[in-house]
Amino acid sequence: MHKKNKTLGEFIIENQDSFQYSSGELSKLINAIRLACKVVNHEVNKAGLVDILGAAGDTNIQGESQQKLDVLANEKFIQTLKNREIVCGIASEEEDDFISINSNDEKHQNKYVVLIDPLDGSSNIDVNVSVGTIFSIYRRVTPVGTPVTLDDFLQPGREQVAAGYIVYGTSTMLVYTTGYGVNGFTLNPAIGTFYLSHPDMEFPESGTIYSVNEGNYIHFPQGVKDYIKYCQQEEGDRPYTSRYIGSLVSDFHRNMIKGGIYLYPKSSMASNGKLRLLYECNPMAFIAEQANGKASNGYGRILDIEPTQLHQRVPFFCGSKKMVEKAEEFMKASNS
Ligand code: AHM
Ligand code: MG
Repeated sequence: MHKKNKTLGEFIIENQDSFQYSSGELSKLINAIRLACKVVNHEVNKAGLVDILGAAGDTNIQGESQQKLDVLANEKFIQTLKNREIVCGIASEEEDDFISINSNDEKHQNKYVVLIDPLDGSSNIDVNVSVGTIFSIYRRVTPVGTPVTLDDFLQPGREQVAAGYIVYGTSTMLVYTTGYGVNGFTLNPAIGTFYLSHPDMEFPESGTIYSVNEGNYIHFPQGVKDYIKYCQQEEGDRPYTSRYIGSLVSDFHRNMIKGGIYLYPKSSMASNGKLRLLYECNPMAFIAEQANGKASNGYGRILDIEPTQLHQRVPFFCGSKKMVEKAEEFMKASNS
């Protein structure tokens, strides 16, 4: 059991030896992400001032054009990781292709690649509702000193060495795992320091919250419709409560603390749903499993999917173990 109140910096140093490969490189990388988070947090918190400072597309007083927040977050993350020369490659939901960072230079021995969704929950950005950042870290599979290739990024989620998210909510929190449980840190904005506030986070085995965009109900597969009806039936601890922020990180975070399930199924409009396997589902699935939860595409484990494309989408059922298993039962029963 980790003790509360230590800083993220202290936590990273204390736990360095428990990493699978304890060269210190992963610790440095988590530190770089911590820094990038603070930079993005600063931008997110200024978002409401956009009307005063100039809207996206305008040119500001210095002659710089204003950018949309998700584009800005993307740039800040990539810039911070690039400047620290700590990874050999980055893939981002905001970029068409992956970025190689000095990976063909023999001097650069960096082993890790990072995949990020710099600002997730795009529909919430302009309306002052929580958004998040999601990151995922793998060891490259090609030799160091050679250029990174697509193979370094298209690894199944079970190969992740670390994953995490930042939720820009009523307070800013960074939650991450390196494969030894999940810990949450809250930012004290006055001094810019993250403190361990949520040690050893775990999903309750079951819960009473379901999170899904029910506006798409008629387009859902029969198994999902049946499961939603099950959630609404009056029996035992049901009907469940419906809570949907429309920001994966926030819905996930609440469900992990209170117990619940998040669903983004396939539909007759989108055959693989909406969420991206590499930038959204794999990292959240790794965190869920590390927190005693479960993540599925409706039929099987998310982390075992062999990716074929950087931006591929996948149906996503994630949360308290028993609830995800129940939803899978309905999928199977209806042959959806
Ligand atoms: P984004 O990457 O464009 O922000 O989309 C991902 C988001 C998730 O955070 C959220 O759960 C989902 O899209 C909401 O989608 P919808 O508005 O279709 O319910
Ligand atoms: Mg996203």
